[in-house]
Amino acid sequence: TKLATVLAFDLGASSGRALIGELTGDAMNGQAKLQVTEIHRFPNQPIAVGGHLHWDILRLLQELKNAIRKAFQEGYEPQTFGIDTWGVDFGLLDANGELLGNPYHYRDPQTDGIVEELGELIGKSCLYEQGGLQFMPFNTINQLYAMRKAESPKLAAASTLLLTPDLLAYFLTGEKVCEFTMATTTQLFHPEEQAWNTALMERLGIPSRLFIEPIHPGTRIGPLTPEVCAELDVPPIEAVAVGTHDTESAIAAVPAAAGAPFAYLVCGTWSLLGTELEQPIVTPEAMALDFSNEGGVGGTYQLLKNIMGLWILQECKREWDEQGAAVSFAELVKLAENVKPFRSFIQPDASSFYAPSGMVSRIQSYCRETSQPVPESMGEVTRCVLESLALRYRQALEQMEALTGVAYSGLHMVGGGIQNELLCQFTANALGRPVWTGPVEASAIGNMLMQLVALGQCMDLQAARQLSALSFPVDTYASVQSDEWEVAYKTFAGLSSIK
Ligand code: ADP
Ligand code: LRH
Repeated sequence: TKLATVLAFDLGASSGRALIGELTGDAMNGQAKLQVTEIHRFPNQPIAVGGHLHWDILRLLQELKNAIRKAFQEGYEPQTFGIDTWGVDFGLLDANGELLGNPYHYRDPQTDGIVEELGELIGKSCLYEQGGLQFMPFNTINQLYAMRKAESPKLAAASTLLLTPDLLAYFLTGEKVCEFTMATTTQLFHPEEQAWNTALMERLGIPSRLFIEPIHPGTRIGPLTPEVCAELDVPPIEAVAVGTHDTESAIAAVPAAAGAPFAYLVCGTWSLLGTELEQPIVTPEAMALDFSNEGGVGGTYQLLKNIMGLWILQECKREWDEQGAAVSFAELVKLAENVKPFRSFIQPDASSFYAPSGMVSRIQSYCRETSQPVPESMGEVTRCVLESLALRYRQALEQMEALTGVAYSGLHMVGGGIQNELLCQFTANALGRPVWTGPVEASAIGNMLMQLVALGQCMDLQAARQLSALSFPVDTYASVQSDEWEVAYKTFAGLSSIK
């Protein structure tokens, strides 16, 4: 029997997708299962204009609308929908509730040098204790401070700040909310006080009037506006605030056993390696290792490391495609399988890999400058990136173990990146521990799970995770240990300090 139907929008930095989730119950054994069907997928391409990089937010809204229409046209009848997106970015609304300008993309160069500037102005320890986050250039605090410095008239005119998922929900429902997990990606939300850090905002000249009191995942937001319903010819289905930060939705879907600590890697454009905690760890040790404490679903805190991730390969692929190669990720993986292993490594988190464009030559320069063989072919470059990521995962996992005092028996990997089987195997080999993969669409599934919590179909995070484990298969990659990975790790660790 059908128990519920929900619609999830999951917007990543490289693509957006809409998926239908159908919860069915087995009358015989009382066990429920979630079945997921993708109904719409669209590219998410940033647009450069006037020296800035922006999201095409209205195009994304239009794709959401198209998907809602399509869901009903295909005969689904979702009761609710939820939106999750990448972290940190936002739109500003004026007093009439209209959007002020195009939201900036987190890779916009306006934040260059701001981390260092705020570190000097406020003090790194103070920022860490009061924000709990890794010092990433894109953190909302840096973006807002950059706008302040540029005397942005938009900032002066703004009445409300809505983070991206809240902004899209507002366009569809007319309700302005601020969802907690996204709020914690701003570095302006105090993890211990569980409140906006208005004192810090005032010191930085960031208007505190912009910020709304956060609500927790699982809260209902409101129905589609009558205008949207009329435009799409659909009933007024209701928006639910899910774990609107995609990373947190993905973590909610990790099929880990209840009651024991576990390590995960959310593997997409970014690689987020972490563990779930009840309380943040904002110690000097955590700051020295530059780990984030992000608010999660179900009142959890996620201690995690933000690693540059498959972004590096995405950018190489984009470049090769522009040169006419039209090569798929699967083909790149095949090429990488057939080249010599362990030739050269990069530190994926070196700042030179953050900005778009010219990625292949930046990888080559890095190898040249560190006196390693320079990868030339698509296979060589891909292999260099994948081996380096796997080694970086080992380093981050060991650092995390030093912070939590827990030895993790293996690593759960979820997200689009697990389709790269070579990366999963490399990771198991580099760690010397098993890797368990699945589900691929973890963010969308975690998004659905919180809608099911709101609908009363799931009790809590634990029950939600159990439903994920029952509904989606998990693959295991056993570690094929070799001395070569140990030697490679030593070489890699020697590169680590290079920024
Ligand atoms: P995001 O949500 O950040 O946009 P995804 O979770 O969709 O990212 O993951 C995108 C990444 O998954 C791509 O950068 C690519 O490296 C990897 N990927 C996607 N499809 C495949 C595939 N068929 N084979 C190997 N890797 C893939
Ligand atoms: C991953 C992610 C990550 C960071 C970045 C901006 O998609 O949400 O957690 O915050 O995007």
